[in-house]
Amino acid sequence: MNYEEQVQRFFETDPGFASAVELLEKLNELKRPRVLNFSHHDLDGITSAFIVRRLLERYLDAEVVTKLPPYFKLWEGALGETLEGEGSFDLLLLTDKGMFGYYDDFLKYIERVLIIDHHPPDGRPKRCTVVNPSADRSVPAAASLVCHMLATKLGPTDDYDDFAALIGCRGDFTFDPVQKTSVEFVRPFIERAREKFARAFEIRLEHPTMFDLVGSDRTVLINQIGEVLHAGCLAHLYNQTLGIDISYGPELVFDFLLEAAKRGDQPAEFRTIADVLGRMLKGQMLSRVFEQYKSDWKLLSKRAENTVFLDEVRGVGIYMLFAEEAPAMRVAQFPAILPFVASTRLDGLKLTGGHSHVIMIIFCPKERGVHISMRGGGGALDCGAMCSQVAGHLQELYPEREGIGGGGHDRAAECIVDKPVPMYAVMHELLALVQEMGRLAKALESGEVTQEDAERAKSLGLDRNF
Ligand SMILES: [Mn+2]
Repeated sequence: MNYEEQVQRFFETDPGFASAVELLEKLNELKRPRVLNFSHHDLDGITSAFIVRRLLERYLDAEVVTKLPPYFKLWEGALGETLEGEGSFDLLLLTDKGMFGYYDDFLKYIERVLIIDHHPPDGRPKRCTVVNPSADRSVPAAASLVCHMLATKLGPTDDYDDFAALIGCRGDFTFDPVQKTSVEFVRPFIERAREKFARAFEIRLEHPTMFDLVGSDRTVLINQIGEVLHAGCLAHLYNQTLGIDISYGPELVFDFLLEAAKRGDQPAEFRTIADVLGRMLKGQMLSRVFEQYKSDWKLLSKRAENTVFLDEVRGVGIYMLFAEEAPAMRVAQFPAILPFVASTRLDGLKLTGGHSHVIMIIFCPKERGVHISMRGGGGALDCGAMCSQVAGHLQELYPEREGIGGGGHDRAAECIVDKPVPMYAVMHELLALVQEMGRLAKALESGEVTQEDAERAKSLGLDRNF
């Protein structure tokens, strides 16, 4: 199945996708509609915003206001504040911002709400229009590609749309151009991109990037671009270190992409990172930020050597890294650099430990409290379920505290516990969870499982394949 066929099939089989197309067709009856787009502040979210911005301008002649706030879910308060400053809109478009039941409440403010996402749902908005291939069963994908599919259905896309979706898919680890692997949903698109942007896929014996997680002595340009832009998202955190004045990294990256498209840079012609960044101010700024990022990466690589083996559960080695972020990243509310550094150790630990997979728990004290990231697990252990369990327990222990939350994907998830919940309490919950998982797995193997254990195992996803 080629990409165009996949888009057509998605249109015919996914009612959400069909209603999204219909919604935009109807919106086309309005003269110069106003659209408010909130998108995630990571690479997938920024490229999603880039694709929908250009689609809406092209297809609807819309006026689009793009917001990339530094948190994942959109809260009603934040929406209200934005609306006070920005006036009224015909459409609220949420891209790569998760699925929560209360997103329905936003219809109070804006007549139409369209959600384009790929995360496993935390809730079910009933009255919004929702496109999410992962809504009913886990289908790894990227929001930028879902946006690109919508753009494809509604008219011709161009090289910039394609290149942006490629970067978004890279950012969310849906394909590996060095190992030549990809998740099923993005495969037809990646195959098409490989032909179109052959140079960006050429293997080079250069320094591996944050995306080169296996046998790392080579990389490709698309990984290098992804890494530079990922670093760019952190630009404002380096203001002091570098003596620069960037108001917000994700906007720098977003504007950089828009400018490159306006200038008419040819993505298929890019040979080096220098070609991509060019000589304009934003590109040069990204280049400086990247130099600092590389030096932080080096520092954290040293720290990431000290992992502790906790247990092996269902063939998965569970390791913990207790370490701080790079100094400028201690204020970051999201996984900045350390979790990515730690991920590069998964493959080595798997080999040396003789596990079938490895899961890495990164326990990182930050300014606001403790930030736990989990990576890996190979599909046998579920990072998202583990993070949400830790958060759930701590919420029960500290019901009066608001800054406790956790969840995410199968192979990458986060849990954040704000001060003043003590660090030792978070560590205690985490270790108790690992211990319990070991016990449950043994019980499942022996077949002697109490009703209660069976339920606990289910909530942790431990019952899979048993
Ligand atoms: Mn995403």
